[in-house]
Amino acid sequence: MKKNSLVSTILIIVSCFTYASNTRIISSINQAWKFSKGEFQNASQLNFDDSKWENVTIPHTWNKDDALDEIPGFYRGTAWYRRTISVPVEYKDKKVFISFDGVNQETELLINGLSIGTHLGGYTRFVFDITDKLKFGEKNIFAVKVSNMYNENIPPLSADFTFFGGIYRDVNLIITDKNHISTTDSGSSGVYITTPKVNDNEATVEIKTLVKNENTFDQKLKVENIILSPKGETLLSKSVVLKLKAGESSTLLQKDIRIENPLLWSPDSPNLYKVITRISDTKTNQIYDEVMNPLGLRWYEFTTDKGFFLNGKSVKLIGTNRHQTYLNMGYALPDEIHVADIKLLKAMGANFLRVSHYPQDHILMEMCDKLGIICSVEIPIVNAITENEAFTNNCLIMAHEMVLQDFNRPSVLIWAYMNEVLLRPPFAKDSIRNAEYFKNVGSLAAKIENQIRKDDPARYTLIPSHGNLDAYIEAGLSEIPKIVGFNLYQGWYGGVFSGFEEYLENAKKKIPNKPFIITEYGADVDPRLHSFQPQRFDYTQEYANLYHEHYSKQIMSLPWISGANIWNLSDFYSEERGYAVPHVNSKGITGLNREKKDTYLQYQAMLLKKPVVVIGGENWKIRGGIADANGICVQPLKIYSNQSSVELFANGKSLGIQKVTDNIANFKVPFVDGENIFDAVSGDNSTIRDQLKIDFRAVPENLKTDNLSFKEINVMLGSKRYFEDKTNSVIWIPEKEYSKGSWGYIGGQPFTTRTRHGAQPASDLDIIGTGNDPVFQTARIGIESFKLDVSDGKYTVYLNWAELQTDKELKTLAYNLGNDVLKDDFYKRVFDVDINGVNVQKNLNLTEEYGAGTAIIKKFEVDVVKGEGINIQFRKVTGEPILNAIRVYKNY
Ligand code: GCB
Ligand code: CA
Repeated sequence: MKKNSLVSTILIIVSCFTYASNTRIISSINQAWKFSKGEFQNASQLNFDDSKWENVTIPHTWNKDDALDEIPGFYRGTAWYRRTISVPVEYKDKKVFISFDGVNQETELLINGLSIGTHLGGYTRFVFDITDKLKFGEKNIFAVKVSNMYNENIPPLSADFTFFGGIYRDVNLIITDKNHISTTDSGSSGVYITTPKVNDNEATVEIKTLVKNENTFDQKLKVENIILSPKGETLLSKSVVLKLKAGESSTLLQKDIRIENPLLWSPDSPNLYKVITRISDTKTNQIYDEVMNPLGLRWYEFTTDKGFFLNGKSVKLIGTNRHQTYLNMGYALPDEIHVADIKLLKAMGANFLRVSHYPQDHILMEMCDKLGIICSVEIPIVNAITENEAFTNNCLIMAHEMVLQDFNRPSVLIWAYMNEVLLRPPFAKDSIRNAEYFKNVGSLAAKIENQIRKDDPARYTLIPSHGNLDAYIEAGLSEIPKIVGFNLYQGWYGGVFSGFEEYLENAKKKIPNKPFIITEYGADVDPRLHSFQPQRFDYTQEYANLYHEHYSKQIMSLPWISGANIWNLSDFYSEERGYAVPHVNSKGITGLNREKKDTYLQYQAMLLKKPVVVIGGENWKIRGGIADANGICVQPLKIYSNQSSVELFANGKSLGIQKVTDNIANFKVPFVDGENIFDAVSGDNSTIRDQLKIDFRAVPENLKTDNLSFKEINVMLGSKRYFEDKTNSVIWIPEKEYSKGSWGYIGGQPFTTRTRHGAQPASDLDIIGTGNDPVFQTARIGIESFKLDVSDGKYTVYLNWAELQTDKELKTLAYNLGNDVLKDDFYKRVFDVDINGVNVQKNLNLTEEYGAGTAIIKKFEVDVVKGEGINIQFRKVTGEPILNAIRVYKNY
């Protein structure tokens, strides 16, 4: 299979070549690579035996699995890729380049045993001229040595995202004539377009082209810029004749290109002109090379007190951040996912994207140009810097590459750098050394700022800061960029929601002369978790809903906030994280698989101009709760809408009409056991509607008298949360205290985790042996018993445990090599368990027998006779007994 694809790739290259010999060929070489982790001496030699190596296709990452598994750490080291490429003999009069769109993070290319070049940094394109290194008409061995090892000279040093290693974006061969537009100017297109003047009546365009004559003779070339209208018609063409000596390169600037009555580019009308830059022979007219770039005509301004203006009109910029990960893929995404992500953003009504925390795939950026999403792009300096020349130079190179590579994009208005750079200073607070470090951060910022302004004087610059306002002011970081950015999490990592606007008012006073952008805000959501008493750090959808309802209202109402980026468009991988979904930061408004959370729906109702009625919790399909004697359980349901009112029907019966306030209509809904069909209908236009089917599992309150028959019950102890186990089609419900005739716990306290962010309602441990971590992450400590007054019959009782108290060091180092050792000094508790008076567990010691943070499910069969019900007792031997969750299932 792999062999065949290798052959066909070669055939394609050959046939393309003979078919279109006039202009350049860009063709991917993503298939048929051999891959192995580790260091190898002769891996670049033709006769090296790679038969045992893995067959891989690019985009590829070697951390797809180990960054998601239950073993802390992931491989950060060296790996090799190899393949042969037969280069047609016809290429020998051509130029051949290889381009890498993204390799994380250090790369060395070797061809036929010779080192061709190296590149540092995981997020920008790089291109090597390989013409002289190839054997034409023969097989060439391409070997790529890649490392994602921690390197103090390469940003990011640490960050809240997984640094997946590998060649994770396309690799292309570029074949051009010896007369060509430069392919090697820091990965750019070789053409730089600016629009010094744009207004409603006219636009002026300037185009700079880097042209090379790599022949052994002089050349007279025609360099032509053809501008196509958004409809694709040729609008104008300007050409210049350029004389180039053998081997000479030249930069050509074409000024004063005028476009009358321009069709302006904006999120609502992303009119795209195109510029074809072509070089040809003045005598024969033979076209040697051609490059196409987008051209958007727009003018813009970020103001300090009135927000952002595009083409003279005030526009609030609302959107998200974005990381380049997807469920089970790491960084290795196909083009289609990048494309789909921008469609997803646009479909929410957004007009803004912070391309965080690093430059991303060009196909994503193209989508922003095409769909009208305004972007800020940044280089990945995160949390901290290294105070040395190598780090500084690498930052400057990255900034230069970023600016040149996305230079022509109408969507990009902002260049950013240094995300929360004062978050993890390596020196003691208030020490002299720390003050010096802050100064060095400031001077690095000034260097990057100068370099970006030199490369691109027209655009804005931005530094996103974290909550420690004064530190940024002190280090000069609020003064250096043209815009200041704030990543704010009041009401998540600490404090309350209103801390958000208080912080901003204060910041505005202290930094009165800069435009403001909220570069991040968000709250984690595991969409399987829900609560009607939401709490900070409970990971429920409902808590994040409250958070976003508050923040979005403030953002919209403060005129001096130019824009805001939700953290994040989607959940993303962050290996060191624990909590509900280990190794994942779940602040996305969609999941790792882009399933929409309620927060996405809320913004959709807020931002879209077309009518919206959508029932919240569209992915919470299995619900449950305690029903009254009539078998009814009343729970809230939110409808998101931009209509004035909404009517809701449950199984065909109207539940009345509710006014929509701040894009939400709140209903109290009587759920019945089994299927519940809800229809929400706009009060303004009955064709605008939404339907949601929910399978409701009603649990009787009174097990003796209620009509509902008992089927099963799943209770999470110490918890106010509901958990939908989608895999097993089970709904877990919050605990309650036992009362006669009913069910519940007796005795004990809910477990809480004490963290530097305050007490939290659940553990942050990655629970080993389960994907249903939240079922095990809460517990009742010191529980005496759990009773159910069920009728006679045969039952299975499942007792779920995980020891949540441990002093083991869970935090892995950002630069570990995947071999962290866990300390095992565990919390001691020993207890007995009796069911209906029979001792079923003696001296249960969870830590000793299984290790802390391990999911343990013990199943017991219980025959209930003579109306005795089920009584599970926990008897202390040492320490306090615990129970994390209980499932009771009626066999018959
Ligand atoms: C931040 C960081 C971002 C994190 C985010 C979070 O401020 O800039 O990289 O992922 O907070 O979720 O904590
Ligand atoms: Ca791992």
